[in-house]
Amino acid sequence: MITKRSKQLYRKACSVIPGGVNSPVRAFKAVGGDPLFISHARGSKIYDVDGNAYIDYVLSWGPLILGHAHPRVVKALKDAVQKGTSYGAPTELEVRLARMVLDLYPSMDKVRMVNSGTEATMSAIRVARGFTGRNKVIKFEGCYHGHADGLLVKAGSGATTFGVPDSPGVPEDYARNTITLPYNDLDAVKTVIEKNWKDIACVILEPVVGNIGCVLPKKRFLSGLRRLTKKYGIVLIFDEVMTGFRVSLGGAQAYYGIKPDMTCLGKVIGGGLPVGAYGGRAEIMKMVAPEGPVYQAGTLSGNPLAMTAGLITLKILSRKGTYERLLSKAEALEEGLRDASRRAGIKTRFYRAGTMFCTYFTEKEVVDYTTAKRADTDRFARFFRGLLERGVYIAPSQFEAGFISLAHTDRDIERTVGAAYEAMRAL
Ligand code: KE4
Repeated sequence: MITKRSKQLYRKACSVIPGGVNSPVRAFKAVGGDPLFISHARGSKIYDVDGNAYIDYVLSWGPLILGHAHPRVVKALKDAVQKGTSYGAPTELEVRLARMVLDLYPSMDKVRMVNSGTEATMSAIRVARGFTGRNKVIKFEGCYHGHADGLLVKAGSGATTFGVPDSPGVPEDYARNTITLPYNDLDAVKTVIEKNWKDIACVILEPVVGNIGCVLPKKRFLSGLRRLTKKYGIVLIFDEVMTGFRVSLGGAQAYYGIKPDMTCLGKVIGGGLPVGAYGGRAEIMKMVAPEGPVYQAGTLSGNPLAMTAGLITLKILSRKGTYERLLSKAEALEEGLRDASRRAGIKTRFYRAGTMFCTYFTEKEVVDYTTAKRADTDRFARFFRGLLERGVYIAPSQFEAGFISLAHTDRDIERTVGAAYEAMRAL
């Protein structure tokens, strides 16, 4: 396929933007070649600047659950923009979206809108520290919670009681407050909490890990975390920026029946515009300024356009029968991809949680960061290219989740499965 215009634009972009992109994973580094520049998108398709069309399973990394440029979202935004774009003052729209979110996430009594998932998790951790008066944070290897300093921390050596920076620019003493443990390893959590609970403010995790592909919680992992954190007065934060509205309408917490103390949301909640949110139990959220002493703010938080896109998206998504339709598409895709792998004779492991999924190029079970990293990334890169040449666009990394939308048709799924079979056979 011709990608001449993308290549020209990429060269230009590299002269004015670091790495030519505004977010690293978009640069195709993990799969080789230059990134495609997109000119527009509609429904389940995206179109690059050279006129190539692709069935899109990235959906802007999750948000476009209705598909691109949904007519009702476009119309609602057109009407909203006539009234201005942001006032820096309260509006009825943000009250309505907050109410809708609390109805779908009953573990939250109050919710604060911000502009990204990073802001949501960064703020939730500050509130948990303010609420408990403790400093340490437990996170899990492979879980990504945005790029706030204290979260760019990998497992320290030895007993993992102290993290080490995962990026230059993160001071050692920030990292020291973050304890990174293996996901799905409840014993490791128990040992560290029993030893350090007096210093631990919160445990934060992706209840299904979308940032190493799609890794499911082992039986009793989430309930074990809930029991341990409750026992020691530690705030349990579910980072549902990706799993929210994706694992189920009520997120992973509804699907697995676990009530966290705080929840972070993003992506789908903004329907494609910049929205993040964090919320939790009343006694915790009353710590948040101006009601309480923990400061957090944002110029464009809750702006009318983003609230409009979020409201109409959740309204359509909540309509009776819609989620079932979405899930049946995801099931059909899973069945087809598993079958394609069998027929092509390529050993893969496929995992799905609601409408997010991942095909790992490995024969062994994937349960955490270490086992995910065993996947054959070269083989994935060739698979990625093979799909692209056949008009299917998946995330340009083995360690990212795929997403489906209401706009994906049976024909799209059929074509995707056919392309996957051909691309796997070519491996
Ligand atoms: P943002 O700041 O990118 O809106 O959200 C950060 C974030 C927080 N928590 C979870 C579970 C997330 O998945 C994310 C962001 N996800 C990545 C995709 N793996 C966004 C894509 C990107 O970084 O460009």
